Amino acid sequence: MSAFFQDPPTLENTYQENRWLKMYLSHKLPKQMFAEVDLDLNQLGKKCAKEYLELARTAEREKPVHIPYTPWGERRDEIRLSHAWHELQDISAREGMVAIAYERKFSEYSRLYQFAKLYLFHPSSAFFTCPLAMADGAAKVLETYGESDSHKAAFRHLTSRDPKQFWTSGQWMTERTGGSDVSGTSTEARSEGNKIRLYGTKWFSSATTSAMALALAKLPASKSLTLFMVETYSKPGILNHIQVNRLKDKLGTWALPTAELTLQGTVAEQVGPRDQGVKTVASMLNITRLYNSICSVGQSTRGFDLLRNYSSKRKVFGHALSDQVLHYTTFAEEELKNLAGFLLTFELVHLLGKEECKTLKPNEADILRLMTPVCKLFTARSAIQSASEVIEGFGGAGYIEDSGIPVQLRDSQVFPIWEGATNVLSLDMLRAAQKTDALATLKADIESRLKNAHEFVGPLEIWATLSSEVQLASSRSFAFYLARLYSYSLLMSWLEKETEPNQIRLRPWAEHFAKRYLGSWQPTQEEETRRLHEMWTSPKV
Ligand code: MFK
Repeated sequence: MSAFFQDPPTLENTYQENRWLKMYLSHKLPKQMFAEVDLDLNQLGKKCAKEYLELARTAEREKPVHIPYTPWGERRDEIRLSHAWHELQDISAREGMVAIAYERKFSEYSRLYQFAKLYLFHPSSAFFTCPLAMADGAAKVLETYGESDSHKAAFRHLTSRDPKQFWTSGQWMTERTGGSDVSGTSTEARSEGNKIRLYGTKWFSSATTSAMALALAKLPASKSLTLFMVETYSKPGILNHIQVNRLKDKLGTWALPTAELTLQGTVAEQVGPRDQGVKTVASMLNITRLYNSICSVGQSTRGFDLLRNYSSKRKVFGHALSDQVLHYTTFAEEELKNLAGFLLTFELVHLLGKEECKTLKPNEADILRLMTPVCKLFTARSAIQSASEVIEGFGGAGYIEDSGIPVQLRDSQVFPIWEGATNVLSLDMLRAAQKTDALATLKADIESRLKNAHEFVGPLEIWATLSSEVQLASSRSFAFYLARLYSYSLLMSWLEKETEPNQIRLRPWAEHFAKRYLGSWQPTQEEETRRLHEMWTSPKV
């Protein structure tokens, strides 16, 4: 009797194996541009399947270590990182992961190109995309608000393709008082001589070894926050009056050094207007939230690709797993959710590219503002559900660390927390809906894309008639409905513009979306809110 060994799932080229990226980009990009982008994504897809993935696995295994003291007792707070993590940083520079967006060689399509690279890179980067997100967000803030020579020099480092020059950035907002409500920030910015120095404790600082960070702090006699740029090191190996209290022991994102820091007179420089720190940092948040979305859909795509490959090789009950009806109905539906997230993210990324090239129309600006938090909350929650299903699809093998599958779930759980929780983003959608005409604009956009839009836009009409209490209580479910509806309209308008062979490929997805996935929406009325409050808070049933 010969022993049986299951063929493991394999990857060859994550760009060529991708279900829709190539078709989508050839539809979105001008022909000549697509040819250039296609070549670059082909080389990246090969490396993401092998070389970069190996580095990511090594960086995950060799977790960051905090060494507080030198052997002679001097406080030094070194954070020792895997060589693989350093290599992933150099690779990010060479691949132009941040630079592409600011070089704008591909005009308004530059962001689409950059995010296509991030989409492929993320699941083979051990979350190096987190420091990239903050580097990109910081570059955006400095491009918009930077004035001084040091702001401009930092911008050049953040957008460099030269590994020796390339910087990443941290984003120091969260304190012990909260990650969602930053108004309780207690870090103080004091003028001492001709310098500003920061004093306080930052509770979650990811990418602690980055060359710089943007930090929120309060100036004397101010009620509001101001944003500051900090260079992390005063000279090589010597921190800028920063003590690393400890590294966080996290559920996932193991390669990423996340620390608690005490700022002990850290030299800083103001960025943007005094007392408008939240507004200034919001331009960074809107970028990092789109990164969160692209990483979520990238991670889910990797999970599905591995499972599809495996289920074509795995035989159960006499047939390939991929031909078992409950298997393919479960996973095709899960993957539809990922397609929805993919379309939302790339549409918003295209709008961001237009904004940066000054070709964005006012109605598109409203949609970008309204839908960025919606997209982020939708893709983040979808990523967890998909990762959990994918693990189950692999059975016991999916639960074993060295299969490389559990990381999908551990790492996905951070998406709804990183850069704003689902409920906080629902409130941000509400803020945008109340401050602008974005909902009316969105409705008009959906109507221009869908012939039968009247069947679906009822909730957008009802919304305007609701009290502010009901809007607040319903904002989360409404945001999810907006995500499904808008992505459906994007899918239909894509399908209509495609050539016939591609239409044939897309049609089953569109039909199933309308029939089983789009669903409906009802507001949460006040009486229901009261009942739910009682259910949650009453001490005993
Ligand atoms: C990758 C692995 C990571 C490893 C582990 C990480 C674990 C997680 C660590 C974390 O802590 S992540 C949490 C990160 N924190 C956030 O994402 C913040 C979440 N909170 C929010 O987003 C709040 O909505 C916000 C802090 C922005 C609200 O603050 P305020 O002070 O109540 O804001 P307010 O007064 O409504 O807005 C101030 C101004 O900013 C307004 O402009 P005006 O003054 O002109 O009216 C707003 O319109 C504007 N603004 C706010 N959000 C905006 C925005 N503008 C554009 N876009 C936005 N998103």
